[in-house]
Amino acid sequence: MIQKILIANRGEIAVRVIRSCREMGISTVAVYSDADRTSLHVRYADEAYYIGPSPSNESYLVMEKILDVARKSGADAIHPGYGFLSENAEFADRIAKEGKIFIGPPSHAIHTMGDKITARHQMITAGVPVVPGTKEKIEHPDQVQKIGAEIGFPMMVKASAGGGGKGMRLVRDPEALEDAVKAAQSEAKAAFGDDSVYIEKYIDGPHHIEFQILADQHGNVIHLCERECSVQRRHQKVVEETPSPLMNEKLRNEMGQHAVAAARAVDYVGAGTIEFLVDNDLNYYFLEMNTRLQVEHPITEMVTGVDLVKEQILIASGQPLSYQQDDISQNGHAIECRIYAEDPENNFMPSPGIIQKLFEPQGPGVRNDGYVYTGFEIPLYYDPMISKLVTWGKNRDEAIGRMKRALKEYFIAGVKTSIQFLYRIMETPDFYEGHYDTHFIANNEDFLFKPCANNTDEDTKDVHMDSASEVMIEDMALICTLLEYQEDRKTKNGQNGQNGQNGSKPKSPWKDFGRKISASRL
Ligand code: MV4
Repeated sequence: MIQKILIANRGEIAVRVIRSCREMGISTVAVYSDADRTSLHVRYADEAYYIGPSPSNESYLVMEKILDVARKSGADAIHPGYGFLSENAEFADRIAKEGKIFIGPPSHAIHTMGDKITARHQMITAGVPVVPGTKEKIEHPDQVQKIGAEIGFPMMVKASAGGGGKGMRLVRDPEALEDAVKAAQSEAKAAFGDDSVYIEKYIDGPHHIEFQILADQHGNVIHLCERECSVQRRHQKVVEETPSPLMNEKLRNEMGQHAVAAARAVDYVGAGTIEFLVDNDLNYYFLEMNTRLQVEHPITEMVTGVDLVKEQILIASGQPLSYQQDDISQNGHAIECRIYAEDPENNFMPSPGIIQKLFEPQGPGVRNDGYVYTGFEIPLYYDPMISKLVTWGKNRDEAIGRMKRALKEYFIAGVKTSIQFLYRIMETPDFYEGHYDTHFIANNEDFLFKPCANNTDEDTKDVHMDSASEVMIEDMALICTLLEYQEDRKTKNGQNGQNGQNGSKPKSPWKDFGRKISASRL
């Protein structure tokens, strides 16, 4: 059995993994860089080791440093989280050579799925639908006109070593094709050291729908239904939900079975995600497989009741899956909003800095996976995600209502955040009516980015006070109220009603003038 796990990651996902370890009675080892000395994952873990300077290529990405901590701490297993070394086949191999367990898939699965042309091959063999396109890499530019004629325009040129939108270009007409292929090849060579590119038919306005799968070491593979991830900006997911508003039971079963077949085709073990593009006629196509736990895994946990991290750990220790396919069903609806330290009004510029004040949403149906606290400085070296706010409801309406309530409750001062932008998404008709695809943000720019001042909807005004100074004013008002309350008790000795409610002195204006106070009223 696994007794001690090293978490080769930082931030909210490191905290998330530690939580499941603790519930299982497994001790935890954190690693941290200079910028993360005071990070919550370091405080939560049983042990923590320093691994170097803040840039990730000098710390979280250095295999030897991670392995060294694994040796020193006596960890039996390493959980990679997402990003960093999580989809690095060499890392998985080196952990195995140390006689330790990689909590992730076998390296051959990472390797096969990491090469998109090979992955497409495997899927075709397994009978999983792929986007119509080339089966082999493009060898000569003079091939492409023939291919172009076969597939039809527009089409996508993609790098085999790419993925997640990297090394991808859209080609609208035959004249542009040859140049696009050449450019894509040299770009891929520079970025990935591999100039293999392939061509796919362009699917216009697709949905991004992915299936969560779990596979154990005994040949059992199940899927845990879908996540709708079409609300994206520059290939970054912004909001995810499950079930998908587009989905029906028949399609879910069919796609789920194809997701299981995709995992089986590469002898997958562990938690993984099969990404599909779905067009408006509900045709679906395998896009790629993510061979790791994903950022958006909590929405699946909320509706299925499965702790995916626990399952990963059980699978890695050789246990059979705790669930069979028939045990899995979706209860209610879950939505995730990614809360970022960035400025939506300034082209989503990262806004690192010190958290001056923080109130995180709580209450019914709310889960907030984060790692920051008042006084913590969000480092500029890593992805500036602050937390993942997830709400659950018995149906989609309740989940959206709770998300709006939770976003209003969420209060962060010191850094700019995407909270108001996310609130605006929740009340965009295309979103709340459930009619959206990957063009959602582009199609709704006017609504999403219209300035607050022109907004007549009371609800979206002043969702938050963003500045630290306004928070200080609020604090001062609170202190005044407290002093006044204590003074009142002293003079009246509690005789004249509770809390001095009926006193003759004028009260502090705290909260008496509505929601917003200003310095002039103090
Ligand atoms: C496509 C596509 C249309 N047709 N492939 C973007 C990320 C990468 N995983 C693949 N992507 C796309 N591939 C074909 N043949 C459209 C996209 C795409 C997209 C996909 C999922 C979510 C958001 C997207 C935004 C723009 C383009």
